[in-house]
Amino acid sequence: MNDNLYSAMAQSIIDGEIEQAAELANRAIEQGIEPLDAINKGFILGVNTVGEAFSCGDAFLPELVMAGEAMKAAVEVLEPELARRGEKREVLGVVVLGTIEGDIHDIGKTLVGTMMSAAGFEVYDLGVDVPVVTLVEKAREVKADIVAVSALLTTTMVRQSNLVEALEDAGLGNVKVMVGGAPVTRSWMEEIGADGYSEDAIGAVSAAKELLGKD
Ligand code: B1M
Repeated sequence: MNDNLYSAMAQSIIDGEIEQAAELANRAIEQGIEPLDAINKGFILGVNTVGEAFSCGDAFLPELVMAGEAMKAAVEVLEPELARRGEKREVLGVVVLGTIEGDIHDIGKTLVGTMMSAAGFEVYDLGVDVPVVTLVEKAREVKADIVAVSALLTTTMVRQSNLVEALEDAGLGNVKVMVGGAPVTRSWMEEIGADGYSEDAIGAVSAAKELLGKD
């Protein structure tokens, strides 16, 4: 039965149906479906379909925009539920989070922030298109343990390496750097000398805990 709901979720993203996506997210909560299952087994499949169609030239920017808006609407409904489930409040560490400069994709980054907050990290989410210098300044101000940066474009992921260098130059080489986002891989993390990587939001929590010896 859930399979039908998951397909409808994916379809609402493909069709860019914002209200429908939000309504299906509400229905998932009412039916006791895990919010992360709704995202991973439903909505994300739609976003991936549109992404693939866009890269083959079978979909155009307006479709990408509408898919993004519908995905955001669904995640906004599910986020409070995700946060509610991580009820423990011990602060595991301080995290400065953002999507790197030049990049305005925020859905995955926001999910990572929600999951980290729910797990007990104190998260300062600086939003999207965040310059390296801003990340470094905030890290200093809040005495961050981790700076976590998302990049969805091959053209912007290179700036993640600037962050590693900038933290070192600022005398903050002890602050851990976590990288993620669709084009980012573990080998990229290693290549740029970052400390942590995960391919999804749940993995980001485990990776952050591991970095701070809290697992
Ligand atoms: Co854009 N876009 N987009 N886009 N977009 C991609 C990324 C693309 C792969 C589509 C494609 O061509 N197949 C492609 C990039 C190609 C490349 O670089 N190789 C692309 C492009 C080209 C563009 C534009 C350049 C299009 C244009 O204008 N011609 C433009 C760039 C704008 C800019 O940033 N400067 C652009 C714009 C947009 C929209 C604004 C329309 C919209 C974003 C809306 C928004 O975010 N509010 C959009 C969308 C929706 C997408 C796709 C379809 C979906 C992205 C998404 O939200 N995924 C995307 C294709 C795709 O990824 N399948 C695409 C769902 C989200 C939950 O996943 O963000 O990957 P994701 O996050 C995951 C993991 O990656 C991980 O956890 C998350 C949850 O599991 N994760 C981390 C993320 N950050 C992490 C950090 C961590 C750890 C894990 O630690 C720090």
